[in-house]
Amino acid sequence: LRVTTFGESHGPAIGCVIDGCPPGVSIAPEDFVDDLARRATGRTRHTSQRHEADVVEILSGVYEGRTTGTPIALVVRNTDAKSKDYDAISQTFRPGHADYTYWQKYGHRDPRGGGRSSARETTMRVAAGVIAKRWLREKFGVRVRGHLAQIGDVVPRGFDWDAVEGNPFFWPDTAQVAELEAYMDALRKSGDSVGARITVVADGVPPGWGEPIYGKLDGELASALMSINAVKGVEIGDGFAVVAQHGSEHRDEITSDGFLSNHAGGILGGISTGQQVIVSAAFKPTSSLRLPARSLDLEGQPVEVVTHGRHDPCVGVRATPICEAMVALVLMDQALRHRAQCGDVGDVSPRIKPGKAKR
Ligand code: EPS
Repeated sequence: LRVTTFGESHGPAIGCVIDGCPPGVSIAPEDFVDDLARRATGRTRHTSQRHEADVVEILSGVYEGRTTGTPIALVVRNTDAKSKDYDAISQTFRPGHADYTYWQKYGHRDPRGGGRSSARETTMRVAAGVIAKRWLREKFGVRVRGHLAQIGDVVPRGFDWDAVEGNPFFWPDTAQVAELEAYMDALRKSGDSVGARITVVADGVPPGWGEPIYGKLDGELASALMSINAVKGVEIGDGFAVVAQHGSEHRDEITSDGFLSNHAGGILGGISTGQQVIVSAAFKPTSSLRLPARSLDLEGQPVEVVTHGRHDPCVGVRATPICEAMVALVLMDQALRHRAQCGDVGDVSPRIKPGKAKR
């Protein structure tokens, strides 16, 4: 399965091509609505106030409501771009932004906002992920869902999946939502931004998906999540906490009732164990701030950079569906690869039960 996106935040449209999807998956334009709305800007006061319709048009690869097996092209027209927001900074480099590295790589500035470095690019990842989620659910009963797991120094006190879709943060503890609203309001007023952690959990992944060395399931997940703009870290299972663990604590013991724990995040040796696949991504704080910062202009002269316009104080607030989409796309790819190489081989005894769900 190959997915690529195209388009700029301030161009006429954004889109993606999904190549390698099997035929027969039922898909219609309305199937994209929910997940695109979960990711979209302008739906609550806690995100950028750009108001995009985010309507998906299917250009190819679907006939009479089912995928044909040929490349699927999806497009979303941009309806609320405001290039003028970027006039003031088009001759400078925002500290912490890709402005500088794009300049060094390509030798020109796109003055219409971030272009490819904009969070807008993630729209089409979510659209592609809708197809992967559906295929995984229908073929294997795999369910991919995520939640916000930390924002600044705030962490969930309780955990309930049912809470996640009931608030604008994808937060798993309803009792903390008022606190988060106040936190975000204060942050927005301050003009600053903050980072966030997203955790994605895939239930129902059978054992055997992933490759042992090159194309490890955890390696592919890390690469896919790290390819999202603003992601600076990825953890599988306990992630960096393993540094302080002992082997006797970290190993997930096996009983006839199943695994007793899931420190590994459902992946051993690059291959799924049949437990929940658990992965987290760290999003950096947004770099487009109205707080002044020192930088240089294109002539190398010192300048003070101030960014106005419609920016997210925490891009992680709407990143949950993006991370879910990338995890779903990787799992679909690995499922197809596993089927291509192994068919039914490998489905052997004993089959260890997943054990108690961690989340
Ligand atoms: C973004 C800046 C803003 C956001 C945008 C991401 O864009 P603009 O300045 O054009 O309003 O609104 O996010 C989206 C448009 C989107 O759909 O995610 C940035 O700098 O990353």
